[in-house]
Amino acid sequence: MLGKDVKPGGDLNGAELRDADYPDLEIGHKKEWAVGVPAILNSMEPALAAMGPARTARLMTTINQKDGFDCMSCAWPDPGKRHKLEFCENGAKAVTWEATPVTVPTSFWAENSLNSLLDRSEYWLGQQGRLIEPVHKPSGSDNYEPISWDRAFELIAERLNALSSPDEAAFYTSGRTANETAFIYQLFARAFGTNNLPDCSNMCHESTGTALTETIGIGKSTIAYDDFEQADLIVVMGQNPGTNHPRMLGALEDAKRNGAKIVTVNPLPEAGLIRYKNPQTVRGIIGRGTQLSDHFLQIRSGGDMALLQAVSKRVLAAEAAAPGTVLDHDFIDKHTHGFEEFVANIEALDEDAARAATGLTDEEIDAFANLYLKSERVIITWAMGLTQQKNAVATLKELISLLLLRGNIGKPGAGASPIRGHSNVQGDRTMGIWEQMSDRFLDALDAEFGFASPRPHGYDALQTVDGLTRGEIKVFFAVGGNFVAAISDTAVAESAMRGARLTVQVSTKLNRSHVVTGEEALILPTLGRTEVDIQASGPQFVSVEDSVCAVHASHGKIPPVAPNILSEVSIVSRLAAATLGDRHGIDWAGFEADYDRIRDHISRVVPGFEHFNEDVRRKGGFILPNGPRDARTFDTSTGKAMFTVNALWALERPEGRLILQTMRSHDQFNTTIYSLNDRYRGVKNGRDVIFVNPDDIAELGLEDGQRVDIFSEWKDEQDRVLRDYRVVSYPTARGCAAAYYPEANVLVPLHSVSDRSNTPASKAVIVRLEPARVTAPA
Ligand SMILES: Nc1nc2c(c(=O)[nH]1)N[C@H]1C(S)=C(S)[C@@H](COP(=O)(O)OP(=O)(O)OC[C@H]3O[C@@H](n4cnc5c(=O)[nH]c(N)nc54)[C@H](O)[C@@H]3O)O[C@H]1N2
Ligand SMILES: Nc1nc2c(c(=O)[nH]1)N[C@H]1C(S)=C(S)[C@@H](COP(=O)(O)OP(=O)(O)OC[C@H]3O[C@@H](n4cnc5c(=O)[nH]c(N)nc54)[C@H](O)[C@@H]3O)O[C@H]1N2
Ligand SMILES: [Mo]
Repeated sequence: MLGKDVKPGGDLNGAELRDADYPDLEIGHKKEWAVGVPAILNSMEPALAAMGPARTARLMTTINQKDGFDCMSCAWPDPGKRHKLEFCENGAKAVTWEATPVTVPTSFWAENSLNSLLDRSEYWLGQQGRLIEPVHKPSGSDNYEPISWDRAFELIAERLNALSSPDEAAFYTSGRTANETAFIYQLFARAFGTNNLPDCSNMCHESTGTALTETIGIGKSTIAYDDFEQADLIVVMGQNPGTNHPRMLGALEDAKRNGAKIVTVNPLPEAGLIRYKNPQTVRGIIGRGTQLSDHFLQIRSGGDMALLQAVSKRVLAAEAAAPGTVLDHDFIDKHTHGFEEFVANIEALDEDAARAATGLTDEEIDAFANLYLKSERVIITWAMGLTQQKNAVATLKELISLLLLRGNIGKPGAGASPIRGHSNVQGDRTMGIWEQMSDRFLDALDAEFGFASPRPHGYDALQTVDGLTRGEIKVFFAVGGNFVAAISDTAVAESAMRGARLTVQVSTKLNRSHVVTGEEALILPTLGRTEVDIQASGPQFVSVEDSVCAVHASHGKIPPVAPNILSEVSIVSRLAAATLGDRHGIDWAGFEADYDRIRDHISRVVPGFEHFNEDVRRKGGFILPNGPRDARTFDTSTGKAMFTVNALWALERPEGRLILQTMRSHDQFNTTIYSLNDRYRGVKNGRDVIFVNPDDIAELGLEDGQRVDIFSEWKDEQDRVLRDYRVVSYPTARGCAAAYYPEANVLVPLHSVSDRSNTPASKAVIVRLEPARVTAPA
């Protein structure tokens, strides 16, 4: 974990980075299959050990059920017909992590100074258990101490109201926050007077939002769950579902059984994409599982745009060879704009340059193109491999163009499908968590609540770090997440956060962001999704929206881990009441007493939620309207789906350097580390590894297993270093290395971002490896 002497952009010492909890790193064989019985056993074991059989049974039989709670691990949608156990190994880990009966005792705060906690790893911090009382670190002190809820809210209100402008505060959200909380949180920020609403989406699918809004008029998936069953071809790009969306493998297996072909595009041969054993079926338990991918295209990092353009070029060539038989002319004429310009650009594509950018052969690109041409219904899914790139927005626009050519949007079994990360990150946006909400949304908000919300755009996540660094932002408030660990350029981010006057974290468990604080700091403990939430009007439920725009209720199932914890809705309501009093006549106390009142407001502000309270009580919830999916209507500047023109771009790899991607292991949820293993990639007991292609290892004069220092290179010429990592020979694409986030965030320069969306280019860091200067004691 990061040590305390970290300087902005400075040299991070490997000994500090390594965590005392990394005893003996072992590298074994990578697995080609995912899930199966070991996974399901693996998933039950921690639950049984931590929670005991009764709690485990209560939780595991209600996850993702129609009257249960929504799994907080990812935004993968639920099928209409549920399995008895509708969860995956990693969902079980997330539930167990939250529902542990272990709590942080009051004595912890006096015994552990902030200075001493700086040396603790994210893993250790998470292991301390659930937070159960509000605590306050006064300015000048090195320890948190318990504080009453009333005093905590009073204090935050005093600090907020003392600012010279509301824009000196920033209100961060992580995507686990439910719709009801998100709605009143953005309402509070805007009633207070700022659009500074950075969120985790800024670091995640922002590029998707930007590209899709401009091309199809909505930043969301254009498919419904059932479309997977009807597809002829599913292309999985830049995504590792075996680890991050394990239940998607079941959907892919079903699709496959219905005759679909699957193409995966990834620099890494991820387990699960290759072979999958379904734990829900006998075949999965005793058999070899299903071979999922028909074609695995081992792309070079950042080469997806070139690949998509090269495939489009082949589609256009096929049309030229047999006019009128390949393109969906009817669709193109009626529903799209910019076709001629798109064709001219693609026809001029330099195929050699494109092939080089992909690192693929012509035959491999032909195979993808031929499948695309043969398939009537095509879905393309993607995640962080595409969005966290410098050219992400242009890449995703090319992806949309390829789909438009054959009318693959707005018909059954076809569409564009970004697979979201956090379980309600999409819903938070729908509820107004965005620094750039449209005037349409803000007008509706103003009309409902009778105030004038601020109109200039606020700060996103990166701009918030810059604002903190410049001393412009003085109060940082976070509902969930782990901002300093999740954002890039850790040293810069941590130094920025230390400059704040006040930082407040609403959290379930300890993490790095509680330790790297402003002058004064508070931690406000909150209920998790698994827990029963009782308010003045009785038990409450909340709601979430998944990756395919389905909104449904989530009911807590087990008693709260301790009596003195408030729900997120209570915390935000009380914060708003303390800060604003009756400034705008909003009944904050009423929101806390009865969440139906929040939903009533939402039904008058957010389109698609008109009968929210009624619809959300239906088993399974309801699906939001979606123009492209439902009626091929496109809310763009031309009222049509937009073909676009994007110049071919490839990430240059300087001589002797590698392109490093920063990704997730199988045993983590973002910055939460469940264990130090990565079973599918054969890593045990350590995370300080860099995966490198064996030919690159040889070319760089290194050896498998050698310890190296990793330097990232960026135009600001600051040295960013991660010391003493172990080189692991791995079948990744040539020139493309990989290491784990969040440790490797140290290497990602803050301003290395996707054009237009400002998302950190976390998958495209240019690095140089040098034999380690310090070697860890054996
Ligand atoms: N268990 C678990 N579940 C999770 C999460 C978790 O941490 N743990 N996180 C949640 C969140 S917030 C999110 S956003 C999602 C993330 O889900 P993913 O996007 O699957 O997560 P990453 O580990 O970042 O994996 C990115 C994938 O893209 C590939 N890739 C990297 N560069 C390129 C490239 O240039 N081109 C292509 N085609 N592929 C590339 C990588 O090899 C890797 O397979 O998962 C969500 N679900
Ligand atoms: N280099 C690199 N950086 C990345 C990424 C990458 O792939 N590479 N991925 C990016 C992506 S996709 C994302 S989404 C961000 C994630 O950024 P964040 O969302 O900020 O980070 P998380 O690690 O998901 O946050 C975990 C913390 O949330 C708190 N928490 C958990 N459950 C609850 C709850 O129910 N309520 C509340 N209030 N708090 C809760 C816990 O205290 C926990 O420690 O990171 C981004 N950063
Ligand atoms: Mo994410």
